[in-house]
Amino acid sequence: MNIPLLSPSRRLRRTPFSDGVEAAGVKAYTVYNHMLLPTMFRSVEEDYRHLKEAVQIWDVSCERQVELRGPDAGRLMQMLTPRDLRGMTAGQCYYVPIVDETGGMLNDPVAVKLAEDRWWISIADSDLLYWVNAIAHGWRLDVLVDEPDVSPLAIQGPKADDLMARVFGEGVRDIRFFRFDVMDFQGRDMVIARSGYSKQGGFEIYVEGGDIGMPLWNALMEAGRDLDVHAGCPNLIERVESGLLSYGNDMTDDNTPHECGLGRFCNTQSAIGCIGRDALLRVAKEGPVQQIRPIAIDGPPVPGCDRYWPLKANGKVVGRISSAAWSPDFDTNVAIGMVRMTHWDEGTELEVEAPDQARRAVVHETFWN
Ligand code: THG
Repeated sequence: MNIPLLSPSRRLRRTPFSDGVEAAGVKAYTVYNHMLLPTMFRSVEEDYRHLKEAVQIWDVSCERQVELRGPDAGRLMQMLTPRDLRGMTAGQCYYVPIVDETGGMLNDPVAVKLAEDRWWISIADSDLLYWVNAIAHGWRLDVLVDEPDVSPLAIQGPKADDLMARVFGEGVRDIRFFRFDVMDFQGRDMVIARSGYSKQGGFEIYVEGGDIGMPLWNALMEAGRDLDVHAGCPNLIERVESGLLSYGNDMTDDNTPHECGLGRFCNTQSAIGCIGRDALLRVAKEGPVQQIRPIAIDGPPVPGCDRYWPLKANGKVVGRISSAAWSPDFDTNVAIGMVRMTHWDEGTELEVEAPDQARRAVVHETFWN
């Protein structure tokens, strides 16, 4: 089949690591926050196997930061999310749904609390900067909002601790899940968090200043030679197995956090000031009428899911698949679907209209990890 190219242009932003990514043989890119995001190096299945066995360096620069700086930074942050931030201290990261006034999801970023008056919102693929800036101005808040020159580099896989210790020292091993520490690389401060878009463990380095990008990339590659370090990227198979949601694919502003299974990250009662609070208090009381579910799909490996695949029961549409992949480890197709409450119980058998053929699908209780 003919694979079209992505035409380079100034609008499609390169990253501080793009030269390294291309030298490592990137085979496919997607566009995320108007920036290049690698999606495949050797093959999606080879990348998957290697991610689960070794360690990879991921250029996730496209996880752009919205920085809040000033006396009202904390107040603004709480206006954006129904997650109660009062217990959050500097040095912590929180996965936070961001909602509009109707309770619709605008983004599902990681919030990084650098100090009481300084935050990074590490965003998924939507132009959140406009929303945040508009609220800051509309409410006349004393806060600066901008996108700084910060590019996350993720180190993921079971050998991530060993690799990171070689470059940053043994102290990195002590960083706890969703916490960060500031460590030195060639005289530069780097925020290093134990987090990342896989369930294989690892870190994210928030690289400040594009100029230090390639020196860091090269140092990690050299230090990890005997660990079989390789360039990698968020892996479709691993993320669907793990149930990590993809904004714009698995949910949009048409969905509430509760529909997305993110109710555990909402404390709508106590999130005083949250812009979608009233709307969410209503939907939280009623409960969602559809929700994201893990779905197993029978048959041979599914093609790529670049549109919703209808989920049917007795010929009637009761949901849709938004992400799917063949899982070598679980010997089935794994998928993320949105399913109506009448059909979301574990074990419910459905029919999915995949583009190649209709297949049997089964609703699962938990994801595959
Ligand atoms: N790291 C950083 N920025 C990001 C992502 C990231 N921005 C874009 C995108 N990923 C945002 N989406 C997610 C989705 C899931 C998680 C993080 C960001 C995640 N979830 C875990 C889970 O659901 O099990 C842990 C959540 C928790 O326990 O707090 O990690 O990956 N910097």
